[in-house]
Amino acid sequence: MAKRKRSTPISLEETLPTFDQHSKAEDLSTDTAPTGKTLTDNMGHAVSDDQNSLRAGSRGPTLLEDFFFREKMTHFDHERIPERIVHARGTGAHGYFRLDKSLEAYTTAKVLTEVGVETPMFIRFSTVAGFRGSLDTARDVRGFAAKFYTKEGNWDLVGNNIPVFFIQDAIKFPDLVHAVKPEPHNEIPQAASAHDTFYDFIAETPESMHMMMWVHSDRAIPRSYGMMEGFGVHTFRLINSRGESHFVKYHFKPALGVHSLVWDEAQKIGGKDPDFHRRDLWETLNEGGTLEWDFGVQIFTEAQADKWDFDVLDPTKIVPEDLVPVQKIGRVVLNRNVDNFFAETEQVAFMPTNIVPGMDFSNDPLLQGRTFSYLDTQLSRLGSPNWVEIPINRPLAPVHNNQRDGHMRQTINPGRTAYFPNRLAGNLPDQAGARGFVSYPEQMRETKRRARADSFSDHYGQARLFWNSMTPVEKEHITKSLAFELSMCEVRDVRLRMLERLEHINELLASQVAVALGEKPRAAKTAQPGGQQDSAEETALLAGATSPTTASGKLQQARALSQEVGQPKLPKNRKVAVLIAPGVNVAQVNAALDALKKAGAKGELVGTRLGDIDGLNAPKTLSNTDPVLYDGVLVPGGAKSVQALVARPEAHNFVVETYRHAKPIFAFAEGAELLTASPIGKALRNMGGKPDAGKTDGGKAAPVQNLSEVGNAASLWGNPAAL
Ligand code: HDE
Repeated sequence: MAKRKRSTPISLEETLPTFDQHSKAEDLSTDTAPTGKTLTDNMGHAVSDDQNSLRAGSRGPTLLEDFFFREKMTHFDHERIPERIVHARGTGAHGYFRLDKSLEAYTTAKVLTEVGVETPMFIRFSTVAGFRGSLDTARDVRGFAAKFYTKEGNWDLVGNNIPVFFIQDAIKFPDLVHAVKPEPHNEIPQAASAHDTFYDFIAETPESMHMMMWVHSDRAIPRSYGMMEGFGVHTFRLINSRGESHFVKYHFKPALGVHSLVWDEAQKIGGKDPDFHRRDLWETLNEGGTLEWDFGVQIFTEAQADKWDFDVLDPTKIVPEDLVPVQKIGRVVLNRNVDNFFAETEQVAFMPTNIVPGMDFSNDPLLQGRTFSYLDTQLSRLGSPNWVEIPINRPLAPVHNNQRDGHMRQTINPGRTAYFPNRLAGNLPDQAGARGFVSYPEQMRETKRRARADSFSDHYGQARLFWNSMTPVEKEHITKSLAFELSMCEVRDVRLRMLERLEHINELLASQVAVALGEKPRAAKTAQPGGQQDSAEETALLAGATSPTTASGKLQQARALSQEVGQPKLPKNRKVAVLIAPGVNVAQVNAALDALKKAGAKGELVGTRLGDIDGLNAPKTLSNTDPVLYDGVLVPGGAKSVQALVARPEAHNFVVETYRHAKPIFAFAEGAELLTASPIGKALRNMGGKPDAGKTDGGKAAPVQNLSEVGNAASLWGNPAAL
């Protein structure tokens, strides 16, 4: 795309010269700083000496006239902007959305009707509660904020990886956030909801119980950003060319399926590599890989919605996919890292009010409140109404209006008219009328009042649906997560009030958590501390093609909610540690690395020392990395190498931790000796050398020519049956 000359008037109708997935990259390149050879200050003066300030004599005080020093220091002093009040910790990448199926019947929005067009995108992922420098693997909701640079202006879908929210009304958001953030007197704990103020608030807010089930499930500790779903959360509207409105819910379904860490891994990773998710995204894209999602919609009419026993305007509810299937309409691909984290990822600003003609809001009271908050927050975070001119935020669609001036204005608007109507400039820029954004003319006949609709009052139905839809392992993880977080609350009354809430969802769940907290089981059913027993109807299958329903037609289970059922389990983007020491069987290592690469996975050499080992280059050592940072471990043969590994406790730790977290272990030839010498050796011997599904290859030496099986065995990933 040609460099845009922003001072030249362009009519709204004029299409951009070219428009494809690279258009935003080209637009951003017009602002990329040139790399020069001579150091200058910000006014272009060549700097003679950047290492010594100007002094009165070589040992005297620094002189005020040293404008080089003062400029450099002043700039530095002002380099930070306020971090986001929520979603401070995050990272982002560029990509595009390709539409495969037109939604013309429902909307006039070009981004959803022009099949084949690749709309440039930027997506920022985040945790909610932690500060900007906190860890990636906290148990938390993940932000999934997508900006589509469409021909008709920016469309932001500012969603999460969980399809519901804690509260039903935006007016409660400041309370929720004050409760979950570190407590105000001592600013503890960081990036954790496991504390009294959060559960004090939640226990008094029963509408949060459905969300509670999700945040205590494995969804809140994703393996990577590319292995989580994204949801628009609210019900939105689409408006077609006849002016008809349909409701819509937006979904991003990861090509790799939904997969998670286990809690023990998540906690350890937080210490070993707080940048775990950020690094995974960065490395994948840097190595030419992609993160991909199917983009889907659930479309339904207001009349359909009126018949359901929940309110689609209530953001604590999903529309089960069994009621309205998700139609996949296109592909979202992330394929390019940012050039500068601050300029792009930190300064990117999303607003749910960025919608295009053919779309509109619903009356969801949470969404309604969000329509105010985001513009407001950008003003305080980015400091001026001209934040819209920052390269990452400005649209590809032309902008022309009568807004002027303000801090840091970049655009130079020529001419004398900055108002409308004007005859001096022929009444330009003119209003677009029906061709522009027109709000859906919804009929309103309500009485003004502060009240919640009765249809918002069921706080437990979908929490139960979620619980019932979990497999036994998933239920066990939820139970343990609740027991963990509540055990961190110091005030017993807070714990007891939470147990009461849980009872409304499932008695056994409440009882098991109660026992773990040293309280009496809450109900008649016997609790099994640490174990999971459930009634027959609750554990009934999730194996069928459709979700079972009760006689009344109400859903008892919804297949799409479980992440253990029906998710693709692929080796792509998985990372395997390959343990090596001098004397390693180099041919085996190379064959293994090849096999992993062919399967889309990555082998990383972890050496007894850094760098060259028998001509192989180990970028990591047993001491500077850790098994929790990998999806599996591979021990190649080579008698001397294996002996050296057997002598290193860290190598044993690789085998043990990988086993404990139910990730695959591969051993070739003598490599099996590390397995048998390790503390899990006894367990392996007891298995009689038979493969232990999901855990190891049984310690059996696998011949080199079978290394292609690494790819097949990788289908074991995604088995959550770990600790
Ligand atoms: Fe946000 N939210 N939010 N939120 N939100 C912000 O805007 C807010 C809500 C979400 O990567 C803030 O630019 C209110 C739901 C994401 O830059 C702020 C309410 C969902 C991000 C704000 C909600 C989200 C934010 C802070 C209740 C999922 C990160 C910084 C009415 C659908 C965007 C900013 C990024 C960020 C307000 C609830 C998603 C303060 C008032 C529900 C992904 O404006």
